[in-house]
Amino acid sequence: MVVINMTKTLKKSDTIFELHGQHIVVVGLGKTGQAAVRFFLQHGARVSVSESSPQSSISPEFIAWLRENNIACETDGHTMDLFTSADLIFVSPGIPLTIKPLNEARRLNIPVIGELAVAAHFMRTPVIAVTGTNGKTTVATLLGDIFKAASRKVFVGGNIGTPLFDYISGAQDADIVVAEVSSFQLDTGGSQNSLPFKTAILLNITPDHLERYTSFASYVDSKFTIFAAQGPDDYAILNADDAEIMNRRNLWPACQKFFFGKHLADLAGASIHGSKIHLKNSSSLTLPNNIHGESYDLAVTCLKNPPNLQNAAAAILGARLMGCPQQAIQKGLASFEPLEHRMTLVTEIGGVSYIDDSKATNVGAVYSALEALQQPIILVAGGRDKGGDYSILVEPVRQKVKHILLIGEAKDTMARAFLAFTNVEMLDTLQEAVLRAASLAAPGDAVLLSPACASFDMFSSYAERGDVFRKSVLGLRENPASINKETTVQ
Ligand code: UMA
Repeated sequence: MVVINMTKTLKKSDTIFELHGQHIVVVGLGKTGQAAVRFFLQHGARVSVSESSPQSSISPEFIAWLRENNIACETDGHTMDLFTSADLIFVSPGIPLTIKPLNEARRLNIPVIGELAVAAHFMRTPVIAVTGTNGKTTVATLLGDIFKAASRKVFVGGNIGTPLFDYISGAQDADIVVAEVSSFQLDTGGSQNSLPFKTAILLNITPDHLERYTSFASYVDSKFTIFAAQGPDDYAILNADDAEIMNRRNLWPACQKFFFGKHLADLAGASIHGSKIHLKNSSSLTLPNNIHGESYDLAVTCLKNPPNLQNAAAAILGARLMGCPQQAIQKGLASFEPLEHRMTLVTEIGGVSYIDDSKATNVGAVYSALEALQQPIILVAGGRDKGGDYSILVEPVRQKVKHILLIGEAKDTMARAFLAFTNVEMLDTLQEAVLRAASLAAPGDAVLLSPACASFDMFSSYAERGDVFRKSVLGLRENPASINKETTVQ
């Protein structure tokens, strides 16, 4: 097995973490980069920044602040000279690790690190971390709600949108940190010397981000590094129903492993039966905190359907292993509100359900969406291709999807994958696709936006894409006459 680790290995004792006086180049000035600059400055480093976009893309306030603090700022691209003059290079998660100046810096043995590697040295609060292709944000949010219900002070951050720097720069006064961790973040911080998570959850792995990784195996390797720094007192929580995970579950033998899923057999963890979740020991392993035999019923919560049942099982187990009382967990589950753009029912018009699943930016998420719906589907999909294998969707498409309406850069590729199995049409905009879907739908059908692609070819984010879908659908409700059941699109 080849573990992606494009960083120079850092030991916790490395003097590089005496940041004072070090020249640190921060690459990328998005949320993480800006928080990193502040953090390194606070620790006495000499900071320079490098950003590929023009200066006009950065807020004037931040540019002014950089000037006030004498921080050298290169924009419109990255130069080799700046990178090779650094003692340490900090990369934001979205920076491709193969760009030339980074390759050159690594050749010169200049460490290239990300947020988790920094957090390993500065985090003083126990961390429960969540990764997986899909469901990370749901589980991180749910864990946050559960800890709040237990009156624990909690910081929820990471890939969910708030950099961990925001926490380690401050008083660090939370009882627990919930970190949503992406594979991008693990690529520059998931090593044996990185942040040891007290509990690490791996929800699922299906192909995603294949525009960044050389193969699916490299992506899987990256995900598994979430366990790399754990020791014998730490917990790993893994999905027993995910073959990819089960095949590799013995890679990191150091920690205690517990499982969740429908097919637990003789594994210890959270077992799913219908809408109920039971905590159980195995014949050789006892769950800590005397939690064997506990049961949680999700029937009256918004988490009662897959894949949220799996997400809830992982969160219950994680919270319980971290010592959260059963009652607080029940309270957190009961009050959890579904997150936007994840199988969100926008409205019903003439017996047709319109569902916004814009967050489904990969093939695995669309597969789950199609599995979850029982009615005939008109699928709106497409966007920026991420190298996913659309053939995985052929079987559920054949069974349930009456029409596929495709938009965005990937539409030709996707059309080729589905033409033999259902009706396929290509449209120019999401608004046109919504109108066309409405004209094709019969009472009892679902119109599902579940793109299997990134949104960046047409929108600023999946959230904006979902908002446009919602607005178009609500426009139909206001003006049902705009739905022309006879419409044909060329
Ligand atoms: N940039 C360069 N050089 C390059 C490429 C980009 O300078 O070669 C610049 C861009 O012009 C931009 C900046 O880098 O100014 C963006 O950096 P970034 O992409 O790392 O974005 P951040 O704003 O720092 O957001 C990151 C995460 N983004 C990514 O991983 C792509 C956010 O996850 C995360 O919420 C945030 O840190 C806080 O932790 C987003 C995401 O899409 C939601 N994550 C992926 C996912 O969930 O699938 C992994």
